[in-house]
Amino acid sequence: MSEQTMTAPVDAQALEFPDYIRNERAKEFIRTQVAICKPDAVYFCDGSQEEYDRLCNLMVDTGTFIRLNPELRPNSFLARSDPSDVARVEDRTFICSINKDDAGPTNNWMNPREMHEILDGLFDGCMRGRTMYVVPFSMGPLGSHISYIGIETTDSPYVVVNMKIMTRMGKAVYDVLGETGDFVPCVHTVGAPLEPGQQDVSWPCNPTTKYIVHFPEERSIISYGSGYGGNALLGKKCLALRIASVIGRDEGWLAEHMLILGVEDPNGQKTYVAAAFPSACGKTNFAMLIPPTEMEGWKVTTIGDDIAWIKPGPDGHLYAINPEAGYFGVAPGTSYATNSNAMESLKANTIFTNVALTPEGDVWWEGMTKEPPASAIDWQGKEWTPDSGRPSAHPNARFTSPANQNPAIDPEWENPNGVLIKAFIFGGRRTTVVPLICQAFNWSFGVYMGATMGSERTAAAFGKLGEVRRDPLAMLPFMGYHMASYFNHWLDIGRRIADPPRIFSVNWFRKDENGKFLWPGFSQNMRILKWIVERANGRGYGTESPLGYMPRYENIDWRGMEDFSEEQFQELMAIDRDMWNQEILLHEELFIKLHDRLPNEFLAMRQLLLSNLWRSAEHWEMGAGGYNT
Ligand code: SAT
Ligand code: MN
Repeated sequence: MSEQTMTAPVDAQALEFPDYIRNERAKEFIRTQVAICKPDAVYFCDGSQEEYDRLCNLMVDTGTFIRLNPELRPNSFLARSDPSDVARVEDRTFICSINKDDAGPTNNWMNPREMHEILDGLFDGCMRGRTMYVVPFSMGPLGSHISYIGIETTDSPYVVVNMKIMTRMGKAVYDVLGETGDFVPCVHTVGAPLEPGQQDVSWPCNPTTKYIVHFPEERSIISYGSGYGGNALLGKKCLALRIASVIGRDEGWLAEHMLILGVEDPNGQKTYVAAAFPSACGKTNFAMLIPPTEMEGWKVTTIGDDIAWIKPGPDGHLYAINPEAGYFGVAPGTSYATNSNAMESLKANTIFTNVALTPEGDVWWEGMTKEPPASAIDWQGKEWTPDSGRPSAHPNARFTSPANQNPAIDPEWENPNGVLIKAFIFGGRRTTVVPLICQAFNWSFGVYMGATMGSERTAAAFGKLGEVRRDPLAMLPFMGYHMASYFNHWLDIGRRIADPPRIFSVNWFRKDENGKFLWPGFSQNMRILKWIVERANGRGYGTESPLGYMPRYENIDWRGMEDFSEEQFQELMAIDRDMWNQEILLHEELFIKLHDRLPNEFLAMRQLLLSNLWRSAEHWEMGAGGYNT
């Protein structure tokens, strides 16, 4: 190591490029970064398996990776992050548009010139003693007209190998880029230069200073100080959501925090659905759902579990791709009981971060098996037993697995033209108020539904509405511009397409007065998904409620769940007028915050909603009456 750190920084002007890089703007970008960051070496990633294996071995040597038992977990590794670097840092995430109003009140903002000055200072020599890796990647299938190219410069080999799984990474990207193609420059450093002779640590990062910065007008990303997840794998939340949302606004398409799944009915008809849920609401589980055995012939396949890029096609329908190539999933809670497809996906060729290590050299996390191991090494490298009184895995511990290892992967998942979306689902985590399932009257009401969705942080006290965090379309941490302009963009898309997908709201998390979940969730969500797909295809029956269309008890397929009574269903579907009045006051809070760009339609829809709610109960009934007056 010390030999390497004794070398002088690379001379940017003398930098030799592989001949497959023919794009002058890319070369200029790389030269500039080399000149600023002053690495000891520059390495151009080609994306090969040989390169991946070599970097993994290098990290085993430096202590960043622990190789797991090849018999139990072939070609897989465990990384333990610095305890200060375990998740996205929302308060250090900035949208630096030229005009502050364009970032809107839900984003941190700084003048781009001032921000560049700060970052120029921090980046000067930030890679001393380290290697700069140049990572070319495509979000979306290579060459798809929906895809976008990024080039990330980073001093983290952990980032390189994760990007290899999460994106289409490698030298073929330069062929697509050609001489004049466009790309998003992504600059990343862990912000921990090494002095000559200084010993490196296993997870370098900057413990005090972190910046995750987006320049929407420049369409560029700069990230300093963190090596973890969305802070460092810049293709994911930074490019595919924050920057892409701006590109989508300008070009007339949607970059969404949505899973995409396919539902096959017993006749073999396939319907694709996209669904937005805030973090930690089971998106990956829903995307990989296995229907109850009694619902014979129904099948769910996965296109993506986190991000959807959705464009109007020439036929006026919306087509979606998953821009990613892997899953960066939350490990705790994932098991063969909750998500066997995820468990199969992470059987091999997987990078685990911040999970526990068993004595056999395998991984473990809370909820993975009923019986915990008798002992383990926890995510901080400390001895752990079930009596330790602390979790063995960090709650935000992750697995990075290739998407093609998912047994339920949809055959169309790499279709460069995307799949036709028939329905959107918006779901929050609400213990009260929001019914299990409701279909919006039309596109505009659906957008309103999505814009006003929210989540309770924890199992909040019954009826305490104040604990709800509004998370419009699950995009609060991922919006690249003004949230209310984004609502307008959604309304606008609806006006421009032929047959807008139907929009639904779901809530798997409603509880009774004793705090018990009213709905079993997981596989049983298939019953609701079936109704959604039927409705989206113009079939399926329901009734009109103040909020939208709802299934009656008899409109849901209960085969295999016959013990779930009509009364239980009514409790899940109940619309309480007083609670909804409070809920609308909370919508109002969001509207006031966003008032400068709020769509006029929203005020009209709020009034219509109030008016619907005040209709007397006798005039709409749902089976035994789900409408509590
Ligand atoms: O770390 S990521 O941003 O990729 C995942 C998440 O926090 O949603
Ligand atoms: Mn996510």
